[in-house]
Amino acid sequence: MFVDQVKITVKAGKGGDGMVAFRREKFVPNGGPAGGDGGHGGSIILRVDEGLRTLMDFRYHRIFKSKAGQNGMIKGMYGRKADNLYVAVPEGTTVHDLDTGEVLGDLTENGQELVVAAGGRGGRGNIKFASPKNPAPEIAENGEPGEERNLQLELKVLADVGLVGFPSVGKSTLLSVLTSAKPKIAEYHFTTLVPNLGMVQLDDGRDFVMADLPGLIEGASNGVGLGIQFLRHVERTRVIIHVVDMSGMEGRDPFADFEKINQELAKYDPDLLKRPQIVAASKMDLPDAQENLEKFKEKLVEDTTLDAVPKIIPVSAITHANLQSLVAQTADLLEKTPKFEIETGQKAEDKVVYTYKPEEKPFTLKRDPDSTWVLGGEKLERLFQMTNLEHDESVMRFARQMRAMGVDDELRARGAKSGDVVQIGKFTFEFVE
Ligand SMILES: Nc1nc2c(ncn2[C@@H]2O[C@H](COP(=O)(O)OP(=O)(O)OP(=O)(O)O)[C@@H](O)[C@H]2O)c(=O)[nH]1
Ligand SMILES: [Mg+2]
Repeated sequence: MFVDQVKITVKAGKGGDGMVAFRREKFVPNGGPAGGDGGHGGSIILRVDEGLRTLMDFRYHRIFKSKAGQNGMIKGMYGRKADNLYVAVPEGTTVHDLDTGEVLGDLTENGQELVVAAGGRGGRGNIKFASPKNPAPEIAENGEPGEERNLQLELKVLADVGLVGFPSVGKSTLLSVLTSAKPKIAEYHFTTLVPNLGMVQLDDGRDFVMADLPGLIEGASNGVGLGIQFLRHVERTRVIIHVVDMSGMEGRDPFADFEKINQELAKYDPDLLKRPQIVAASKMDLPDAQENLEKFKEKLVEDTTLDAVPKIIPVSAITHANLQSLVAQTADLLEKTPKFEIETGQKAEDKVVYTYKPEEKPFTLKRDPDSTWVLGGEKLERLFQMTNLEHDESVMRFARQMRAMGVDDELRARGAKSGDVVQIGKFTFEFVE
């Protein structure tokens, strides 16, 4: 089983700002407050799409942002809420918060959703701040910022098709021309040390996951070469593409190679020989390949130890000859082969969706060398971002909110005096007893 992993960033939309406005009606000289609320910002929601098999799509799209809510308007009109952004993920995706290490959720069922970044609440317009004491408030809130997170998505993937064969027969090269995977390719043996995965997409809309496995050699089933740990992977693939180098360049007999690999597969697990196999006769662009292929075909019919004579498809990764036919026949074979259950290592009842809410410290206070008091902390900063600094009354409201949070007490306790400079972000004000 392979683990596909990607890191993504999600930024939810901020809420729309609330508005400060007043009614202007013909026969009402001093109309009441009429500023509407901002709309809710869009959230980012992961949703399982059973049509997806890998996290490959995320390789090119790593930052997801949803839209901000619309600002509140005059005449008490609310801003429109922004649409949520749905991001499709395959079944079996596990979501981690990279910064806290928490598991946010396991997405195991088609259609299952997980909010990974909540959109900000819309700020309230001045209508909401009216009271008998203050019937015409110049107070409005800005929208709440949207949540932002760095996530790691993880998926255990089963390859549908495994490329099996001696070292250097061109397994990785095939994977590189049939999929967008970029495996290492070189003329020396054992270039591939761990399997690479790619998604093969056919013009007719079918697709399958293909893996190039490290080269097998005689004795692989007993642990010679890299063999054994990867034979385990072969066990999990539904169709085997057995790659046989027809060039004879390395002085080996293609048919002997083919039989040796099959023997290793059988020694590891006799059932592997029942797995549907297609022979990809590779490097057909090289001079002796055609001749070697004819001999191979004859021997295959006469001598093979396999129950059924597999199909042979002569291909070249260089000229791309017959590659379409190889993928089409592989897809046909896959359709006839039953699927394995994906093991996630968990029983159904263990599959919980975790939600994680860190305990927030309301504010932090430190003193700079130039004796400025610097306020910070997630909750306080959020309140500050939601304060509309254009209206004195809004600023006063923020001052009251800080007092309620205990900021004044803390300043006093730490020895702040009237006239000391206090800073939040880029905003400074004087501490007044
Ligand atoms: N002429 C020719 N050369 C090829 C073709 N396919 C692969 N090669 C060459 O064969 C060599 C080995 O290719 P790889 O794809 O790395 O072989 P591999 O089977 O993945 O090898 P290991 O990972 O070591 O098991 C490289 O030098 C490739 O350029 C082909 O169709 N035609
Ligand atoms: Mg390779």
